[in-house]
Amino acid sequence: MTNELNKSRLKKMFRTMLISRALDERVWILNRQGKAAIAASAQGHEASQVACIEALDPSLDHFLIYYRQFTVTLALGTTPEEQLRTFLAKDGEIMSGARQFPLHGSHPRVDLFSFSNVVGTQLPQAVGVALADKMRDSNAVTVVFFGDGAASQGDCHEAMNFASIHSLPVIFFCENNGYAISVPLSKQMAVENISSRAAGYGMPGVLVDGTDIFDVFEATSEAANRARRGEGPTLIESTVERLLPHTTDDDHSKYRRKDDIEGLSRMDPLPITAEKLVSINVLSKSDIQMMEKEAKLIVDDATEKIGNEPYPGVETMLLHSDLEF
Ligand SMILES: Cc1ncc(C[n+]2csc(CCOP(=O)(O)OP(=O)(O)O)c2C)c(N)n1
Repeated sequence: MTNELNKSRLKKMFRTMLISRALDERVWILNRQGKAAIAASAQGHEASQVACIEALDPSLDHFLIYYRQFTVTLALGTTPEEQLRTFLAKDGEIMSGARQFPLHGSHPRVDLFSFSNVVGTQLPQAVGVALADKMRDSNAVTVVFFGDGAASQGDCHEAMNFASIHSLPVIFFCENNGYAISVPLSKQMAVENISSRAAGYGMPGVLVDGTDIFDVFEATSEAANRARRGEGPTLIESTVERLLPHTTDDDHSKYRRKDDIEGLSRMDPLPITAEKLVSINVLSKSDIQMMEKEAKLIVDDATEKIGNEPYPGVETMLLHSDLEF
C-alpha cells in the first residue's frame, strides 16, 4: 500500500467520518427515545480515528479498541446496520449476541476482539499480539487505542515498558480528549503531554492534532514504518475534544465550564476537514452537501430496517451460561 493520500482515499475517509457522525447522532436520539440503552460517542474523534486506520493495512495489521472507537469500527468495514443492531440489542447482533454494552465483545469478520469497558486492559493484550507477530516473523503492526484516563492505569506502564524492551511492533495511539468521565487531565497527571512519557520507556513520543487527518496519517505511517523495520513501538498522542458528555448517561455541564462547552465546536473535526478538502480542491461545497445527504439516507435506511427487527428470543436468555431455566 502506498502512503500517498490521493483524492479517492481522502474522499473515502471523509465519507466514513460523515457516516460515523450521522450514525452517532442517530444513536443518541434512539437513546432519548428509550430504544438504545447507552452509547459512548466518537463525536470529535472522527478525524483522528479514520486517519490512523488509513495509515495501516487492515488485511495485515491488528487493532485493539475500546468503547469510543465508533469511527474505527466503520473504517475497518463494519456496516451501519451492524452498528445499529448492536446499539439496539437486536437478534443476530454480532459482537456479543446482544448481551453487552454496545461496542463490546468481538467482531471476527474485521478481526476485532476482546473490546470491553475495563479501562486499559487492551494495552497489555496488544503487546501480547505484537509479541506473537514478532515470534512468527510477521510484518504486522498492532495498534492499540486508549484514552488519557487509561494512561493512568498500571496496565499502560507495563505494556509500554515491555513493548519497548522487546522492540515490539506496536503503536500506542492515545486519543487525549482531556477527560476521563468527569476527571480532567490536570487531575490525572502532572505533565502536560502524555507523549512526553515515551522518553521514560525509550521510545519516540509524538504529539499530533487529532482534528487534522494529514497530521495523524503522517505520524501513524511513520510509526508503522518504524515498527515494520523492527525498531519497536511509538507512542502517539492525538489531541481531540470529546464534543458530547462521556456517555448518554452523563451530563458534562456538571463539571465543564459553560464557555468551555460553548467553544467545543471549534474543535469539531468535520467542518475542519471539510474546509481543508475544499481548499485543496478534493471536494467542492456541493460535493460535501451531497455526501452529508447520502450519509443521512444510509442511516435512515439502516434505522428503519434494524428498528423493525426482533430482539433475541427469551428462550436464548441463558445460552452459553451454566444456569438452567
Ligand atoms: C479498570 C476500570 N476503572 C474504571 C472504570 C470506569 N470508567 C469507565 S470509562 C472511564 C474513563 C476512561 O477515560 P479515558 O481513558 O480518558 O477514555 P474516554 O472515555 O475519555 O475516551 C472510567 C474511569 C472502568 N470501566 N474500568
